[in-house]
Amino acid sequence: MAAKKPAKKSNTSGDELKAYYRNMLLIRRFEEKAGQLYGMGLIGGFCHLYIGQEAVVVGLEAVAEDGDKRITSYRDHGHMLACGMDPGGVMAELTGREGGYSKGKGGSMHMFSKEKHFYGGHGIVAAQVPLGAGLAFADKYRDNGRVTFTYFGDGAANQGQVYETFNMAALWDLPVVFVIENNKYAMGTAQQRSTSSPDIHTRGEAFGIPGETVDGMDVLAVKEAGEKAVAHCRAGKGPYILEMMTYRYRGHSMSDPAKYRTREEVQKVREKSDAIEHVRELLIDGGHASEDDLKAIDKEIKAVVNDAAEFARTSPEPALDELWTDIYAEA
Ligand SMILES: Cc1ncc(C[n+]2csc(CCOP(=O)(O)OP(=O)(O)O)c2C)c(N)n1
Ligand SMILES: [Mg+2]
Repeated sequence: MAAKKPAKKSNTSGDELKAYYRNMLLIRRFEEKAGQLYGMGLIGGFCHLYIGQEAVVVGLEAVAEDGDKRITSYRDHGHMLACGMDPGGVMAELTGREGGYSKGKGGSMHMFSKEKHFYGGHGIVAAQVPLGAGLAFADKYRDNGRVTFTYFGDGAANQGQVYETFNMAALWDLPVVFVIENNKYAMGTAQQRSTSSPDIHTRGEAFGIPGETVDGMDVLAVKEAGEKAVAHCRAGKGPYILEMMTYRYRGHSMSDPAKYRTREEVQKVREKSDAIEHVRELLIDGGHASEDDLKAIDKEIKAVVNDAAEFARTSPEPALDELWTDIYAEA
């Protein structure tokens, strides 16, 4: 068995740590449940799980303020839950039901919440990157102090439109944090097989965009880096790049048997660097929570996820005439 990474000492309060624990656990249990419903045939189409990467979005949401925006790829359920979207509404969208965020017509990759400033959910690799800069452009124009978190993968970082976006974002000092979730794989291709220069956070140098690499399995490190990046954006200094070093435990999507890596590789990351285990240890070792306290949180999260699944199973399918709604925006 691999040696565990020792839990670093932290000055973070018990309440804050418990909130991270709760939020990361909600994502993990939600995704496990989505995997089960998929296996039962209740979810159709594509479904990309976020298990393993929870600390990235939870750490960054800890620094987001009201009105800040977020946009991401198809691996999007975690981002929705972390910004406060309703688990029942997300799960019901996965099962294609009326109670889903897109009335059951979008599915896993196509959900939005104007209220929570969540702009999707994008199935075209890197398509969300220029859109994220566009959101930031609108905020800059309105001079409202808001920041956009634009998430994309290590594979997406090789797309040309990312660099067109970097150019414009730097030229116009747009308040956008480019969050690269480097989970080491793009579908079945390991980063070293697809990427000539592995340090993706340096790719903004040609445009004058600062960037850094962050331990994306450590929610406190993510939060600290996020604070710095957001302060840079809010001060009007333009975009910032954070390369989050993370890992996905499951296959690319539910239909991927993940034969391109060994079980041992996954097991090693789980044992050495799991983000939820890390916070669990900080809570216990710091005397902020007992095993019973954590069990109570686990129970509470399980109930939330079970309720979401029940809603997703019982909400009706959309009526046929819904086929003709939400096609064009009303002027
Ligand atoms: C333009 C485009 N090319 C190819 C695909 C097929 N595709 C879907 S996901 C993916 C890999 C992206 O990997 P990464 O950006 O690392 O994100 P991750 O899935 O690891 O979160 C590819 C090639 C696509 N959806 N869009
Ligand atoms: Mg990837």
